Amino acid sequence: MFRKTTNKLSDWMTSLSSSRACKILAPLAPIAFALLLSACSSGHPRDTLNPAGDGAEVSAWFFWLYMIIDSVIFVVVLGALAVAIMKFSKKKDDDGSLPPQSHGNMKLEIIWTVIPTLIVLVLGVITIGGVFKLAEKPAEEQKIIDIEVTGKQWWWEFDYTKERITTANEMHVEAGTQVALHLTSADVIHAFWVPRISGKRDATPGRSYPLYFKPFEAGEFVGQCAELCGASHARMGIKMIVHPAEGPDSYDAWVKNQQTVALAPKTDLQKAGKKVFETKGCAACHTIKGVKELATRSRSTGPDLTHVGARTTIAALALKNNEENLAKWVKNPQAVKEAALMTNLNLSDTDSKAVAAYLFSLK
Ligand code: HEC
Ligand SMILES: [Cu+2]
Repeated sequence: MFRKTTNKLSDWMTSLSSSRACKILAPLAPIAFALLLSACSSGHPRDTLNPAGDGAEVSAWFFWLYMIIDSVIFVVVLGALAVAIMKFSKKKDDDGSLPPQSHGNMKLEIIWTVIPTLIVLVLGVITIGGVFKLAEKPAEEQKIIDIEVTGKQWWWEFDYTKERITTANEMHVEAGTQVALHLTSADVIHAFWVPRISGKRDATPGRSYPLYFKPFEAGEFVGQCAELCGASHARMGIKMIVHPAEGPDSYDAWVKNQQTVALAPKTDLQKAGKKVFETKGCAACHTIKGVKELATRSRSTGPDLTHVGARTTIAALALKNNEENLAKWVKNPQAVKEAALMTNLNLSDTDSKAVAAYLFSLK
């Protein structure tokens, strides 16, 4: 039974693959597939072809430039191949003599050397122009948001040095304002990538690489570490929050709030949580401004928690930020994120819940 079916199947496939139409159409399958994929991608949060920043716009422009030119070449070459197959395949009345040979034809040789060289040269020059445009240092006389970015296993630290703000994983910027990132790493090589805003840039220990971009629409844009960096690389997300220039949700309002010291606990549970933070070893790795500040930072130092309650996610987007998830995280970080560099301090349920209530109140 099985044999019969497979025989039938293979017969069918042989007849299909030897049919003329199939021979000609098969090479077009990748194009159809690519078109299908690009149609699927609309509306996705990491869609490089739906730019919301100038860096991503340059990349998308190059994608389409290459896509169009290469598609034309593809169709021309395949068209010629199809014509050749149909016109020159062995006919019934073939007498076995060779068709005219073009080997050594100087004119043809020159044509098919010069045309590809020109195409590659032109594309090369345009591409180098794009590379320079992306690397261009922004003019000084405009508002620039400077952020020192440190990749750490497995989260991102953002220092706004002028504003004296330190935060983690969720980067806040302003629509229409130039941003200058200065990327480095505290351990291994990571790569910063928010696909709708700009291209990737490596974060390498001992070096500082710039990444310039200007987001042009307000909203939230997700990104991801784009360089395999260890066990929890996949859980090293980024969120870029682009604020409107004005209004209650403006970038300036965010900055003002971040510059304040931590709110005092109000409820008894929050007060108990603050005690947990101060007495159970958390302060060895975390700063809460107004409570305890680390004098130095090291590889295993954790995120600044002064305004952790104001974040929408924790642990580099591994969890949504709420009291329940905060308690889950502090109780057993490695259960959420493999090999996370935060020590499991074996907190009791009561202590975890209290510290979660306190941290979530730090807006
Ligand atoms: C050995 C240093 C260390 C100790 C001790 C430590 N943490 Fe952490 N903590 C970290 C690191 C590192 C991270 C980042 C982990 C990641 O996202 O991969 C972190 C992340 C966090 C986060 C998530 C913050 C964010 O914005 O994503 C919270 C909340 C937190 N720690 C609370 C605590 C509490 C409460 C304690 C004490 C019970 C504590 N930590 C003890 C190192 C530490
Ligand atoms: Cu990574």
